[in-house]
This record gives sequence, structure tokens and C-alpha cells, in this order.
Amino acid sequence: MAGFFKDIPHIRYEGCDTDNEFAYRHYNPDEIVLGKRMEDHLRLAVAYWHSFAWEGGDPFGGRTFDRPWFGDDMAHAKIKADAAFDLFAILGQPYFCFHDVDVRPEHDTLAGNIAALDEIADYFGPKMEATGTKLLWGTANLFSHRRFMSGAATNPDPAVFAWSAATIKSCMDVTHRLGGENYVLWGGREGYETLLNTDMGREAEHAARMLSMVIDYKHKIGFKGQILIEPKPQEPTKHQYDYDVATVYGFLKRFGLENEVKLNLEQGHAILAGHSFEHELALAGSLDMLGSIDMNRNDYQSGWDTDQFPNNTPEVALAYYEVLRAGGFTTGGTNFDAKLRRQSLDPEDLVLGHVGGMDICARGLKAAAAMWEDGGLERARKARYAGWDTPEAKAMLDSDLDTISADQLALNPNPEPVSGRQERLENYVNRFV
Ligand code: XLS
Ligand code: NI
Ligand code: NI
Repeated sequence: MAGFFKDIPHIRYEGCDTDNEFAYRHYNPDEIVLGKRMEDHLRLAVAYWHSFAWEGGDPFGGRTFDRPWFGDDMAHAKIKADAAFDLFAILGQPYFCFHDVDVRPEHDTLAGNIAALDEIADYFGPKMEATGTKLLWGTANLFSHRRFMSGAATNPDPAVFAWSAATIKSCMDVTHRLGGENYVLWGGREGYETLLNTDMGREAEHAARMLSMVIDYKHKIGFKGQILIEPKPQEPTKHQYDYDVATVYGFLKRFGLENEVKLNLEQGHAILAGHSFEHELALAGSLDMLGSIDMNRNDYQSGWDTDQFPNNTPEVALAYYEVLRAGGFTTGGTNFDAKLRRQSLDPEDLVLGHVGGMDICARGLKAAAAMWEDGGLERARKARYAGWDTPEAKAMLDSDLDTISADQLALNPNPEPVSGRQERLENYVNRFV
């Protein structure tokens, strides 16, 4: 390997006993897990923005990284692409994801931006072919540039709505052209800073119109990928309209769009919304809305979206358990929407951050699969609701309050509480993780 990652070997599976830092201990793409290759379960993806566009800044300081591709012109964008595809090859990750602004230089005009995106997509094509890396999803960055400070689809200025629509169209075109398997909408600034200047009713209508146009355009160009919304409760705005799974589902139902869209759920966003990741996954699964995941955690003390690589096997195992319960991924996968810490300067850090994340995901998946195969949780769940299997109980759901009141004694004259067995179930889970 030449260039930025020179001297770093391709990472291979060597098993738990290896002391080679540059090896996978658990991620073994060809290992069969529940009848399917591990790689095909996890469908791991590198996030272009954190790994190649982010410069190491935080609210108190700017760039810490020194990368040969930093510079806002096409020549630098191509050096960046060369390095990105080198990383994909080193890791053997099957997928990547990007926003338009991650991959192209910024122009003053929309036409300039679109032409630059097209040019870089042409540059990606042969590289994707050569490395075998596929596009899990594409998306538009409608939150970084100052024109989007008051939102994109929900901006009070119709000219920004138009700019956003045209940008989304160009990103959908490129995602489609590169064989992308999904298209993501994350509403970074679709929300408000203060209610004092905000018309929430109107903004919801505008967001729904934009989404309808996206769906229509998808069908028009024959894009077979899945449209995904990524919920997040706040940050950068004080309040975001795509708060969590329940909120987004309510929004989609209100506008009749629930059959056209699924969800891309992020671990850190779930926590910011006051949920666990498995809560969000289980709810999406129960609504048939689970599309894809962003597997990056937050620091539990910082309380904001720190986008760290996963490193907690029990948490990851419970997440993949819900993914398995929901039937596994179809077009979706596991995107590392994760960045290094800003002191992690070296090329090795970027490689090993991913290696660690991939191993944790593999461990989590294997634990989840073992739990699923053993069936203990599902047996316990089934037993807990077994009362509902009787014809009398089923009939009650089609009945009315009067009849139930008259018949109540027939079912059970004096119901006794039954243990929820939480500790026993926690002990059970701990046998696997
Ligand atoms: C930010 C989001 C973002 C989306 C893609 O918090 O996670 O990175 O995944 O726009
Ligand atoms: Ni995020
Ligand atoms: Ni994300």
C-alpha cells in the first residue's frame, strides 16, 4: 500500500489468540452465523465524513489532523478518494457512505456543486469496481453551510427549500448511479432554536412535501434502494422534528408516507432521546420500520453526540439481537458513523479504530445469534403472554366493555400477579455476552 496508509497491511482474521494488533479477532467475514455469512449479516460501512472530511475540531479548537487531502479543490478531493479507497481495501469493509460535501469541493453555485459531485462520482466508479466496495447509502449535507442555518426543507426562505430540493435530487442521482442500496435523510437543522420565531405547523407541512417529492423522484428514476430517515432529538438544533422512532412514525402516518420510508437508527441518537438503542430498534422492528443502523456511541458523561467507535459488547449484542428479531438487514447495514478522538492523529489510529469497532460488532452479533438460537428470551416472552392464546382471551379483543364486564369472571375471577423475572432474564443474557 502506498500513500497515507503505507506500511499498513491488509487486515485479516486471525482469531482470539493472535497478538497481532493489525488483525481481526472476531470479524471473520466468511464465518456462518445462523446460516448466513457474517459479512452479509453486518454489512459494515465506513463513513466518509468522519474518517476523511472531519479535521479534528471541537467547540474549543479547530483542526488537529494533518491530512494530505485537506484543501477545497478537485485535486485534493481525488487524493482524499484515493486514501479512502485504500482504507476500504485495507479493512475489507464491504460498504461506504457519504454526503455530497464530504467528497467534492464547495462551489458558490448549485451548478458548480452538482458538476463537482458528478466528476467525483465518475472517479469513484472504477475504484468501487477495483476494490469491490459498494455504496450502502448516499445523502446530502443540508446542515453545514451557513445557507442552511435555519433548516433545509423547513427553512423560512423558499429559495433555500429550492436549493435543498435540487441538491437532494443530485445526490439521489449519484447514489442511484453508483448502485447505492439506500438513500438517507437526516434532518440536522430541520427543527428550531427558539419557538419565538418558528411556525411548527408550517414547517412540518414543508418537510412532508419535500419527503413526498423525494419518494416520487425515487420512483421516477427507478431507484430501487430504500429511503431512510435518521431520527435524532437535538443537536445541532435545540429541537429536531425527527426526534425518535415514535415521532418519525407518527409524522409518516400523518402524511401517509409510512410504506415508502424506513429508519436508519443511530446508537448515540437513541441515548440523546432518552432511550436505549435496543428500545429504538425494538420499536422500529415492531412497526416494520427497521432499515439500517449507525453503530456509534456517545461518551456517557459528555451528553452529546461524540460519535465514538463502539466498544461495549453487551450493548452491541442487545442491539443485534433486536436486528435479528426484526429479521436482519435487507438493504440496510451497519455504518460506523464514528470518528477518532481528536488526539488520535496517526493513520494507524484510523485503521485500528475501525478494526476494534468491527470486532465488537462481530462479537455482539455472535452473542446475539447464540441467544437467538438458544431461544430463551423468546420462550420467556411467549410464556409471559400465553394467557392470550386461549379462545376466550382472543375473543375479548373483538368484544366491548359491556360484554367484558359481564363475562369477566369467566376468564379468571381474581387474577394473581406473576413474576416478570427480570433478574433471571438478565442473568440469562449475561451467559452469552
Ligand atoms: C449526525 C448524523 C449524521 C447522519 C448523516 O448526528 O448522525 O452523521 O448519519 O447525515
Ligand atoms: Ni449522529
Ligand atoms: Ni448518523
